[in-house]
Amino acid sequence: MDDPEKVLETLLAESAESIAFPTDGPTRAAAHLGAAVPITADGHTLSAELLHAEPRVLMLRDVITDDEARAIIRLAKPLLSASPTHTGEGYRPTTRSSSSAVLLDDAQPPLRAVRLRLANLTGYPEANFEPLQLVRYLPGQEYEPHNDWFDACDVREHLRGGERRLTILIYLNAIASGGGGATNFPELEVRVPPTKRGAVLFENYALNATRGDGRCLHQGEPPSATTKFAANVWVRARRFRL
Ligand SMILES: O=C(O)CCC(=O)C(=O)O
Repeated sequence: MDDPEKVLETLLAESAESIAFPTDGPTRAAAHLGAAVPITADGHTLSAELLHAEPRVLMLRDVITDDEARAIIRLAKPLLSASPTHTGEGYRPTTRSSSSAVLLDDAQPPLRAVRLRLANLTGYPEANFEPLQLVRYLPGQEYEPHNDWFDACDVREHLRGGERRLTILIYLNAIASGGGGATNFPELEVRVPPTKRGAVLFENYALNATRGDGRCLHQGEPPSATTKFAANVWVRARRFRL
């Protein structure tokens, strides 16, 4: 067993590390906004559209391949159980009727490829990424408005990697127009329809802020007829520990 004092020492040293925001962060995507020029991240071509400037919300296209999306759904399906909800300053007690699965084996080829691609795109090291978390909504299931960030004084989360700086929600399947299932940001008046192979990326913290941005409140609206599959990638301020 690890020496508890050594573990504490390491945790404190990590917490004291610079938590500067990557200045060319999500951000890297933003630099290419609106241009027809695709972003090349780790050999993969994708593009970005700015949906909201402050806080920044980006729509990414072609962030994942069809094969990767299928493989992620296949890996997650046997692990699905009722999605958890949390309470706290950032979270709000909220209804969540979907199912979720945490894909712990980051080394699996499709997970690794996607994580590395997003690390390359966002400027955050892959080590700061939580494991991919698949969410499945059967028709009529939903996740009511909530925030993804934690209480500023949540010691456990602080020691596990700190703030969830970014949320990237990858849409793994298509939902026909008018079929619901959008990610809605009521405070920002932005609604993102699930686009196959696309993703919504948003910054939960303003530059150098240590408190989450309440304007990032968002909800997963219920799909009306099609099952929706999406994968959450949360990017922490520091190295993530399970
Ligand atoms: O499904 C969505 O559009 C939103 C998902 C979400 O907010 C979450 O899983 O935290």
